Amino acid sequence: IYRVEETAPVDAWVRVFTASTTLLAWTDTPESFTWKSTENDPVYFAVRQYSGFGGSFVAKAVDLGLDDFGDSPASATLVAMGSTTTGSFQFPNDWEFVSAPVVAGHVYRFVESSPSDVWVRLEDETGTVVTMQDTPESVLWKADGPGTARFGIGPYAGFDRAWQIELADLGPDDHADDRTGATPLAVGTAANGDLQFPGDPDYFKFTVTASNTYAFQCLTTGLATKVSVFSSGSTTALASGSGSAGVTFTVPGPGDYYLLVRAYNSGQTGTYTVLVRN
Ligand SMILES: [Ca+2]
Ligand SMILES: [Ca+2]
Ligand SMILES: [Ca+2]
Ligand SMILES: [Ca+2]
Repeated sequence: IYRVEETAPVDAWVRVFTASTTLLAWTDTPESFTWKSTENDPVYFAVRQYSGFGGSFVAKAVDLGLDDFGDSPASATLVAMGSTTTGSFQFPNDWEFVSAPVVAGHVYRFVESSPSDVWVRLEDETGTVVTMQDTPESVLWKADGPGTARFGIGPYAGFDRAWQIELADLGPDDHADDRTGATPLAVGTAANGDLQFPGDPDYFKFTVTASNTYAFQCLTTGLATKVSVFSSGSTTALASGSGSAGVTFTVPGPGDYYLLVRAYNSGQTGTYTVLVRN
């Protein structure tokens, strides 16, 4: 990374060229330019007075060293899950990427925690971009398979400022996202759960031996939920409603039934308690 600058009071242009006279960069205000070179050959810079002539100039080129982190997912630095990584945006649009191992079914948190205003970008273990966002500068996400995820940040504007990436493994999703693996729930017994990432569906299962009427409720603090009940053979809900109010439904006969808990606003997360009563 290099900076070229003109530091005398004279108003001047600064321009940077390759050996083949391709213009890499130019600037009038400020009279400096910082960039990351992809050239192996010498580059050239030129200073020209903004208007008129007769002014004295002071120009210099400074080697600021190497970029501390790669600019693309392919050049990500491998770090430990659970680690905190710090670095610096050293030139305009200096993207930084780290990668870390993930396992299937675990929920992860990726946060940029410095005062810098940044973009955050997450690529999952398959290389699919999960999100590229400015606000919030944090992501909660569940990995579907084992592999390596890539976490990127880029400056929203400007450069020459520090950043900090924190990665955390929050453990497995507590309840399955589909009927396979649904958590058994005994009638009359409460169970606890956590909507751990945006859109986290949590499934429970209960088994009945005869037609009967039940009530299903989901209690929370400061989190609106919706609940649905399904028979094992149908994707059409027997009943749906607000978790706090609960739903009452009659099962048509013996068999397994499924209870689904979701956040009312899919972006919200939080803990809950569910109960099915006869
Ligand atoms: Ca970089
Ligand atoms: Ca950097
Ligand atoms: Ca969950
Ligand atoms: Ca779940």
